[in-house]
Amino acid sequence: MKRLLLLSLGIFLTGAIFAQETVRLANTQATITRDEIIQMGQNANSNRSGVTVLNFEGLGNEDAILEFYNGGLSGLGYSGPNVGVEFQGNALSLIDYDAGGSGNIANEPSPSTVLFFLTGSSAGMNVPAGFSNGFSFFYSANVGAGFVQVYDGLNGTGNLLASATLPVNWNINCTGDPSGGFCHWDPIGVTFSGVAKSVFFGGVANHCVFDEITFGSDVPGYETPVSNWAIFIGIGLILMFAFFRAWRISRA
Ligand SMILES: [Ca+2]
Ligand SMILES: [Ca+2]
Ligand SMILES: [Ca+2]
Repeated sequence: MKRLLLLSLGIFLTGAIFAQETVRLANTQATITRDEIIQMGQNANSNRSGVTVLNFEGLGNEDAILEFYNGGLSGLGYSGPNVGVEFQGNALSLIDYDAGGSGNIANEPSPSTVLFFLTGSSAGMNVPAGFSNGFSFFYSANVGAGFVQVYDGLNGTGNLLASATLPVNWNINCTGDPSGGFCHWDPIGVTFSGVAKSVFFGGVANHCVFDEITFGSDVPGYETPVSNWAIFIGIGLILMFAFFRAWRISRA
């Protein structure tokens, strides 16, 4: 009886996974050219001071990221900024179908390339020099919740410094751009003490995507965080008030 229950549960879960849309569109050949991919990498904005953002632009479609961010090459032979980050072999980049790739994605934080994986339960990255305080990123997931785990050793060894669960969110209040099932992205900020050397972005393979992995801030991406804008506006108001007072005094 118990075995039968487990079997039915297994069939149900497998069915649930197969019934859901996947990140990679099946039977789709990329049409984007090598020059267009390199151009996308060059156009990608990376101008937020004090932070490093891995936006995955400039990588190929279904390309093993590998040494792209470590002074070397991706599986398909592209190179990016050398920021000392290496990805494990199953970590792949994916380009939006609307941009000529095979990605079932929309509204990605930095168009049009994201991180995903087709094998295993997570995509891992190593930062041999280590990093501290925290980092952030965007994700979109269906089928099952995703997760992120931070370790103080390479390849997930050593102590678990931090972890977070990433709830299913893929299509909350959104439509494609013009197409793409994974259209809703949430920011996640992770903080920890100690020095981190590896991070795993996990979930069900082909059912979760990640973008804009940001080091040096718990707010991902290129936008200056809202809190900073509040400070700028506050300073602006104080300066205006001081100027107005000085002007009134000088007229009196
Ligand atoms: Ca897009
Ligand atoms: Ca799209
Ligand atoms: Ca991107």
